Amino acid sequence: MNNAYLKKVYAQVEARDSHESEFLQAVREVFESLEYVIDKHPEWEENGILERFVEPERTVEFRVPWTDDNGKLHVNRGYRVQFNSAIGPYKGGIRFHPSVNLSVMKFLGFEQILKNSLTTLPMGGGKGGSDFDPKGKSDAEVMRFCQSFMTELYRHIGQFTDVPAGDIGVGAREVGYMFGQYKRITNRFDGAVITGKGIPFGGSLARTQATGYGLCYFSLEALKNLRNDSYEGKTVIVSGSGNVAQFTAEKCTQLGGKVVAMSDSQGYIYDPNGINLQILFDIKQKRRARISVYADEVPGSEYHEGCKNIWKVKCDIAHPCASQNEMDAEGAQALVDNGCMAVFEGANMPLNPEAIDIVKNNGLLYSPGKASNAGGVATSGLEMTQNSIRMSWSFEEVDEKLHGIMKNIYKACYDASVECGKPGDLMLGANVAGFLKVAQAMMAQGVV
Ligand code: NDP
Ligand code: 2IT
Repeated sequence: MNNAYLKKVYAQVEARDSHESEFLQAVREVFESLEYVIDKHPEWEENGILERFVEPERTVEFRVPWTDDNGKLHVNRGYRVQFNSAIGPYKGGIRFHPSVNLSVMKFLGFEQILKNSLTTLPMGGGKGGSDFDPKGKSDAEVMRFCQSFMTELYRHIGQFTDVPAGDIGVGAREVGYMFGQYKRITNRFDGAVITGKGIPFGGSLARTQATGYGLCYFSLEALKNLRNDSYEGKTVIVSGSGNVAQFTAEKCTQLGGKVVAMSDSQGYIYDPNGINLQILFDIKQKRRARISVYADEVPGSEYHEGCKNIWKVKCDIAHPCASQNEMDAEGAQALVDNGCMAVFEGANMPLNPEAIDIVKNNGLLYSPGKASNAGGVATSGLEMTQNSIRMSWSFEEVDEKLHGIMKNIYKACYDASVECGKPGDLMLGANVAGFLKVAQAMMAQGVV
């Protein structure tokens, strides 16, 4: 980072939030990209745009007490970071995972500002969650937790204020329980207050598939335009086996790719014949079991302990779809050594900075999650639209709109990379294109 203003603001963040490593990592990546445009915008410094951009408009932290099935009391910590509302109400998912802390919430909320800007829909950036671990809990325990969480959260959200959705550990079951409690407390059927709802009560068709499908639509654009290539005949690794990973694997397969490895936090499976998604979906969606079960049931497949070793499997295309910093330098180098051609992120910040450098310096195609996983939140935006007009669109209509949005995001990132003199640097393009719109809106709205 050479620019004095960027350096000054980054140093302030570093001093103030020194213990928030994930947040600092996200800010640094974006600031390094803004270096390419900062000289053209002296008004940003005059108006403290960056100082405001790195400070959440509001952060709520609260106690979430709940009782387990044996009557024992537990207390978790809940969060909602309302980061930036320059272009629309705060929008972003809720994560339930033991690793959740303020740094993780802030990095996700910060990324969400730029991601939502790229979708072209009117959504600001936010994120929430809790260090609650849904694993091994009964449905009744999850319900009581969600109800307690919403009993505090409800006063901070609303279709014109802040609209949560799912993320790690929060899927249709949890969204349903949270929506139910919101409705009960407020006595309002306010559909657009949360997205990712079940189809019978205002959910959008294709929202479940949207992040994974959108990732493949984006990746296909990049493959086509930058390499004159496609998924046809490609060997693919998809890390994770949750919502994003499952529908990434499904769409890659439909587009002619062969997904040979997937993982969970304990280990990965390798199936040289291509992963049987019907069996995988049954294990993950119905049985909520470990991915190791797949190898017990599918002849010819293998299970290996340790999820990070998944990157050592030979592939043409890698889709990291599990969690932040899941790929380090060793993983990235293994991909390079095995002749991988592209890494397109499904998770948020899955590559650490060293891994990004290795991937980019070796000429692999690379897209950051804030661009390539934006299909999830974009379809959440489409869910809000359907709730507002009191209509629901068909699966095909939503999927087509999603496809169009992902193509546009690719184009916006590519065009910005050209303007910055680095054609094809989609990370640079995503950060610049996402930020310019937010900065413009912040400038127009004065010092707020
Ligand atoms: P899920 O909870 O459905 O699945 C998460 C998957 O990642 C599981 O397989 C989980 O394994 C694995 N995982 C979680 N933490 C780790 C870790 N620390 N190391 C290795 N594996 C891990 O979540 P989603 O699929 O919804 O989310 C995955 C990623 O995609 C996240 O980064 C999320 O922020 C991002 N994302 C999600 C969107 C959505 O619409 N859901 C939209 C855009 C991005 P295990 O079961 O063992 O915990
Ligand atoms: O990281 C993300 O973009 C999400 N978890 C989806 C957020 C949303 O509001 O749909």
